[in-house]
Amino acid sequence: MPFNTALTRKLGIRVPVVQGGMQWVGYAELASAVSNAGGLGLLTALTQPTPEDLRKEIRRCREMTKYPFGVNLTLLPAMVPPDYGAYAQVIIDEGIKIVETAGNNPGPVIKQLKKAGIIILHKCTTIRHAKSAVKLGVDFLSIDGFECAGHVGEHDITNFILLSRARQDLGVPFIASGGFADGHGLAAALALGAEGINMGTRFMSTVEAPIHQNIKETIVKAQETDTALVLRRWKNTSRLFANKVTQDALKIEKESTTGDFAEIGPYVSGKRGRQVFLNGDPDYGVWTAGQVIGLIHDIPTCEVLLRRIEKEALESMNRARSLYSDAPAAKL
Ligand code: FMN
Repeated sequence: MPFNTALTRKLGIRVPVVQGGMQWVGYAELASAVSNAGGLGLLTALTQPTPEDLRKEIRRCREMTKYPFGVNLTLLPAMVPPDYGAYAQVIIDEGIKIVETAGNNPGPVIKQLKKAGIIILHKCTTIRHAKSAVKLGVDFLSIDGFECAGHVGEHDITNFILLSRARQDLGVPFIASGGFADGHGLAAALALGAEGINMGTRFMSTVEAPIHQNIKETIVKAQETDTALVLRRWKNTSRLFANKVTQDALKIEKESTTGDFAEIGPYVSGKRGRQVFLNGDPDYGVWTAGQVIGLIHDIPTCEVLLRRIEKEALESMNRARSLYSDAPAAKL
């Protein structure tokens, strides 16, 4: 029997696994592969320089899969913010049915998308922000624990606590994000009350992820201790792969007497980070990875990965059941 959760039912997917938005990774190649494999693939809107480029990418993705896929729209603080309203309008005009929102002040964009009947998965790292999103009418929360890649928030609460808080308090279905790579994790998330999982780092190390092979192999070799938290001093904490540039940035953050962001800015520049994925040099700039990097040991296709996750989750759930009663095990 296939999975039957609020997420699989509402999104029309087979496996309750979402591929989270990933800057410079979330292109049509990956999103379509995840959707073709039975999960939900997401294009990352801001990897496209303009809303019109996003329109082209959505059309390209549609040619690569007949299954549902969505778009991630990340609202980041910026001196000159992108025209989020225009990106959202393209998403609506192109008939996208599912959007992952993340970041600051999502109210206006969520309102715009909800008005068009779009299903919203809102990703956040605190229960307080999750409750605000519930008031905005989101359909699912994506609860991003401290283990996660990227913006971890400032409270350092891991998923063991966050997911149970979500179950106790939210009253809206949620998925678990941060620290997931396999079906055992999926079973654990379901046990804690989630309707599925969201994965970022694990999908970077797949055949279809459009990043350099060296970076995928760097992920396979890495340990769970190979990430570091940067920018806490500016309350914008990010979990990054702990390469040389990240270590240098951290040193400046700790030792700077002025606390002037300009000192660290060049080290954490997204431009150099993007080059890492293109030129394959893991030390060329900073890039994001979660603690789950220690659980990733191969580079499968998305199809192989999701089939394996399904099988492992079932094994895990059957094991849990066998520990309590002699009820017959479920089969794939
Ligand atoms: N999340 C966003 O909402 N917007 C982004 O632009 C974004 N970029 C990311 C880039 C990379 C390379 C990675 C690994 C993650 C990024 N994330 C972004 C976070 C993921 O969507 C997801 O929440 C996170 O990876 C979950 O943690 P995990 O890596 O342990 O699975």
